Amino acid sequence: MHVVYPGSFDPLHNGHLDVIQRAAKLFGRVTVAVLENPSKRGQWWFTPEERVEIIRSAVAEAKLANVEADTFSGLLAEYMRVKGSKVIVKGLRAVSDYESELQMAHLNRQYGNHPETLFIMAATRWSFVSSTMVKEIARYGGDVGKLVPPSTAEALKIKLMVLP
Ligand code: COD
Repeated sequence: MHVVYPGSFDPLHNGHLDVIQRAAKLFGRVTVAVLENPSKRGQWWFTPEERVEIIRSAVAEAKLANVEADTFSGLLAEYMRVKGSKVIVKGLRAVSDYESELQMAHLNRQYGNHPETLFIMAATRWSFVSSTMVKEIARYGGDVGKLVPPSTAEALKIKLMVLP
């Protein structure tokens, strides 16, 4: 079965990678789909192409042959229709994620090819990690090496040199 794991991935962290690894064991093909739509929460740090590159490097390092990375814009359900996949995979960290994820799952099912959403519970080890926190820690000089794969750590180092 072909499933799609969508997200902002700005940038990929170990919680995301854990979901990717677990999905790759359960399903025949996993597409990690990076959102291109403008961010509501301000500027992205990484361009969609940079985010895809980070994911591809991490996936190659983890030797996940059935995982690919792509970008999408517009509605996720429409992207699902075009890709011919009926299953969205999401990660759930805490009860706080549930409300918005429930709303998105119901709405996605009204559009495109009416995709179902399957949730993978975050590993307790990574359940507190978010891209926003990773960027904040990196911004203030903290070591993010424990929270992200090497491709993200390297990309953050380069990005911090050019950020105002
Ligand atoms: N452990 C496990 N899972 C995690 C962790 C963690 N530590 N952190 C995040 N996750 C999960 C998230 O729950 C999510 O499932 C996925 O990983 C990606 O997370 P983010 O933060 O990179 O991405 P989001 O949540 O901002 O992505 C939102 C979407 C891009 C999926 C959503 O905005 C979308 O589908 N947009 C397209 C437009 C659209 O169709 N809108 C209508 C939807 S109803």
